[in-house]
Amino acid sequence: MTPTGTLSAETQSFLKQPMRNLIGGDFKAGRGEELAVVDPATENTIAEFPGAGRDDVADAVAAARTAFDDGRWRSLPPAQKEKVLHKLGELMERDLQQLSELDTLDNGMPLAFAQYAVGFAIDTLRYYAGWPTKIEGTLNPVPGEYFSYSSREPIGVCAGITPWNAPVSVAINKIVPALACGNTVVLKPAEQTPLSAVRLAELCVEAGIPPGVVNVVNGDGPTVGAALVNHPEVDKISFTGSTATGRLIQAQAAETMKRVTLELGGKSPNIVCADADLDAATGGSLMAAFANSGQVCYAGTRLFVERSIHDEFVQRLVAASGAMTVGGGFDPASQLGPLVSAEQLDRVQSYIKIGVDEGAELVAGGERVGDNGYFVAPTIFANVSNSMRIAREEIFGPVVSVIPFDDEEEALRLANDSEYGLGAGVWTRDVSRAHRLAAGIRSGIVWVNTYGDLLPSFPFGGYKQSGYGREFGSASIDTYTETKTVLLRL
Ligand code: TXE
Repeated sequence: MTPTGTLSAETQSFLKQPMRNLIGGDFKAGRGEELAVVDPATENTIAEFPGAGRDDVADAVAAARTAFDDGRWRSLPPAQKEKVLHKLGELMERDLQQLSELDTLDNGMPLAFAQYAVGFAIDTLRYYAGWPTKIEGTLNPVPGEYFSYSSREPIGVCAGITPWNAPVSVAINKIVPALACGNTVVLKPAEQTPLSAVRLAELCVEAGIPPGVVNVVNGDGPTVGAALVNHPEVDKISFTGSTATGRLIQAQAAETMKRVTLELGGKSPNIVCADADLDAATGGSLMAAFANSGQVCYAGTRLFVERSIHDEFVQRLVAASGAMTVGGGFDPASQLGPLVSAEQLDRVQSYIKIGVDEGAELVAGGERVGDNGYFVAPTIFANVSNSMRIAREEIFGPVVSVIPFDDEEEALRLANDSEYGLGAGVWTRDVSRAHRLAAGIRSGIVWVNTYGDLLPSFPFGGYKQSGYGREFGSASIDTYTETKTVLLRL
């Protein structure tokens, strides 16, 4: 049973109402396929409702187009936009517990992790809420008979397509930078985790965001997501999800030359040198691989360990992972929640089998926990070769591959031998070595003596097949605006 006793009264009453789409300021029942939302800790169905159909997508895009074209948001004075966005931040702070509970219910993540992720979403919102008054243009150096300036203008209707692994924070990261630049938005959350997006839609209305400026359509990828990608009136797609779907989206978006930002999968290297603080590196490496049960795009799933400490470090990992508590997200002791879905459970279990068949040494975990809920024990493979499938393909579960290395040159060669390039970690006490490794790794971010910390103020995104474009910091302002140059002959 879903532990409704642990849910706040606000969440319980929210769950009693029908889940709807937000289109042009109104909450409307979808006209598409039925969606069933499953609690991954209990396998119970939490909600069933009709998702959006193609007609709903067309209506949402039309509403966003009208709201963009008539300037009801774009032409609002910058300080006024900031006030409205900050109001949304206040409402999210007020409802932090409820938003966190919805993500724990939907996705399975431990409540403390959900609270952290919603807190991060609010920090992101506050960061971008300050931008409307600060988006500047340039005066261009031209010969004296001319005068020229360039300004930044919103792109238009921006569609955000989001995954299920951090529902509130990824949704906010699609909505708020777009709004800060004057765009309008249609959000399509992952079909597995729609609840918090419906609540965010309600908060957008309560905050006073004008009708049509934010629209939310719930539904599956091939119908609802693809309808957005193919719609000629959508000017930009910002997508977070798998590399396979990202590839498809980029190809389809090219038909109408949409602007595209893609934050995709990874197989991130985490390098532990022999001179590292091994206590910090043990805890940090486990969290790098197992936070959110490994369902993190930048999870450090290829753990490169210097050969001289390899055996000792593996022992440390095995001991520490054995002490981790696997359980439902509402159990305060739980450190690893369930995987999001039966499909994800199958995928992870099949990769564990592949690892065993490939000859990797299974030293911890490897099995499903219980027979109700999609729980998998933290799983460690040792003596993995970087050429094995478990070291090359994104598993998106609590599975880490430990790979020994002999020297810096080999660590770099192996770390970069991947089609992905999203995150990376380095653990060392040698500052020069840290900088050499950070410079040599081909990924969008390198953490040194920590892993996975994100802040709204710096750019984040992937090299290679981990994505296209950057999010966060001023990078998002660049990707949600067009640059217009004006030249006058005096
Ligand atoms: O991803 P999809 P799935 C990886 C991870 C996971 C695998 C599969 O390895 O095991 O992807 O997960 C929408 N047009 N990541 O199948 O398909 C879909 O409805 C438009 C890594 O859930 O990428 C959802 O909203 N949209 C990742 C979103 O895309 C489409 C997070 C993500 O779904 C679409 C999630 C289409 N044709 C999974 N098809 C990360 N980078 O964090 C699907 N969608």
